[in-house]
Amino acid sequence: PRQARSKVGILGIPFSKGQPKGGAEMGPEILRRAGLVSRIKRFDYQVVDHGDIEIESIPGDKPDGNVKNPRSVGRANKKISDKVASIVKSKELCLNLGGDHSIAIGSIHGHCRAEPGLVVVWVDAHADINTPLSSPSGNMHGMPLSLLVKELADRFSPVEGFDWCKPCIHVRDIVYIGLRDVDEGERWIIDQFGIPAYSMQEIDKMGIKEVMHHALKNLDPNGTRPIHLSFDVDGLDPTITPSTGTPVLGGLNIREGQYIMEELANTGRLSAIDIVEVNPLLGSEKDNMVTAETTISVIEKCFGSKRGGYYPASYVFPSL
Ligand code: HAR
Ligand code: MN
Ligand code: MN
Ligand code: MN
Repeated sequence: PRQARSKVGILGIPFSKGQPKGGAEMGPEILRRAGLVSRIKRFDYQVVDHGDIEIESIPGDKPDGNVKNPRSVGRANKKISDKVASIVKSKELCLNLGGDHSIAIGSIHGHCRAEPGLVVVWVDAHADINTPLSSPSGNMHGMPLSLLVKELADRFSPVEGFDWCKPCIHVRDIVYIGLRDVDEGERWIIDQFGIPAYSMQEIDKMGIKEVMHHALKNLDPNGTRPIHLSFDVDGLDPTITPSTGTPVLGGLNIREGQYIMEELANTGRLSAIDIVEVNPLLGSEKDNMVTAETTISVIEKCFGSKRGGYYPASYVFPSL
């Protein structure tokens, strides 16, 4: 079986042009300030902080049909893809701090270049698989998966700024957890292609333990493929992650969030993680603290933090 990665590469992605609200570009800063890096250093990982990616602004970025800021989103994601590909190739578990969810275009694309057989676990209130034609908003953070899956390529024209981006996954390489705000076109895609989708209703019905068991089995019955986790903090309930752009009532509670991450860590197959949609401009000081603390307490479970306690491999028990 594949060896779990022993290094973590942290990449800040201060990008928010995939949606209209300012502030999502401050996600990396707020998570770093709340102590994310030192929290991860407590575990058996060597931590490499790659800093923040530099985002170029593209003036006069006119919509391409329905799609807003296409060239800005395209340019940023080309850069993200290159950087993520190089981090994953150097055998680090790549932790991407967004930014809005449009950054998953580049992060999954880059991850695919290093690990072509990957599968995607998408934890989110939203399905983010609208095509440029089905999107009700034109915001690219609601579309990342449609640009990455082969089966949808013939359903829309190439988007300005994305000539570099060829689809690299199949619809059946995706599993959803936490859905509760899905557009008509998105539901059609899920049904049409049989994407395994565990909405909040399935979580209520089955419990998170059964959901994770079936989700992982469904995605990769042999349990051998690398995992890309794309974690939108709005998948969690807005009472515990209030500082986010599109909160939806009735989300995952803290223990379901932690359990998802523990089970993913247990596979030993995580090779890249996105943490997206933290927006400190949409919450009070208190909201931002709650959001950052919740997010970090969930992320650290990906790195072996155990609720039942933990000691590093180097631990020596104090004796006489
Ligand atoms: N589905 C809606 C759209 O396409 C809203 C989805 C975007 N919200 C997110 N993404 N935070 O998960 O515009
Ligand atoms: Mn999302
Ligand atoms: Mn969302
Ligand atoms: Mn069962």
